[in-house]
Amino acid sequence: MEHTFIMVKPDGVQRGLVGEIISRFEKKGFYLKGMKLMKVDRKFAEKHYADLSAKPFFKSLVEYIISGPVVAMIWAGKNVVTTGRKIIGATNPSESAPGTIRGDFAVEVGRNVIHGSDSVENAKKEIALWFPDGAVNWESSLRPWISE
Ligand code: RTP
Repeated sequence: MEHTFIMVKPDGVQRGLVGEIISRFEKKGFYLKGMKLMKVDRKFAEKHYADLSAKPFFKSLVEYIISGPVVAMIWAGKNVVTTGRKIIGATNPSESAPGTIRGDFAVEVGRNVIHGSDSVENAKKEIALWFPDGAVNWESSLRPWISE
């Protein structure tokens, strides 16, 4: 089963959107396979966003991510990386469609509530960084309500 890394950013936690976000992924039919509330330090945030280190917004992005606790999660399911990005919506909330998380709950690109891995390869890297012990495997207890 495909896995992705999803993070509710500090604004999402402070605005009380954690339950709403979890609910959207659950109702879609994805499986929660890891979750923790944590406050990361600068070095960790810089590592997570290393690919963006040359961007002009890198410093403010890191400040944002370390400004408060985040909820780090692993979600699993068919095409969860691509579909997860669709549930989240476009990076800039001005362009995110209504019905997406960012389309419904955000107005600023620098306060866009949630992160989701943009490829299967990056999902693997991000899960390894945030969850060194890996996912919680509970497939054996699943019944075939959603997947064949
Ligand atoms: P994320 O990694 O958080 O899921 O976001 P993304 O793939 O949709 O967007 P990406 O280009 O990777 O940017 C990462 C995060 O940086 C902030 N950002 N600020 N001020 C700006 O122009 C700007 N552009 C991006 C956003 O918080 C974005 O989610």
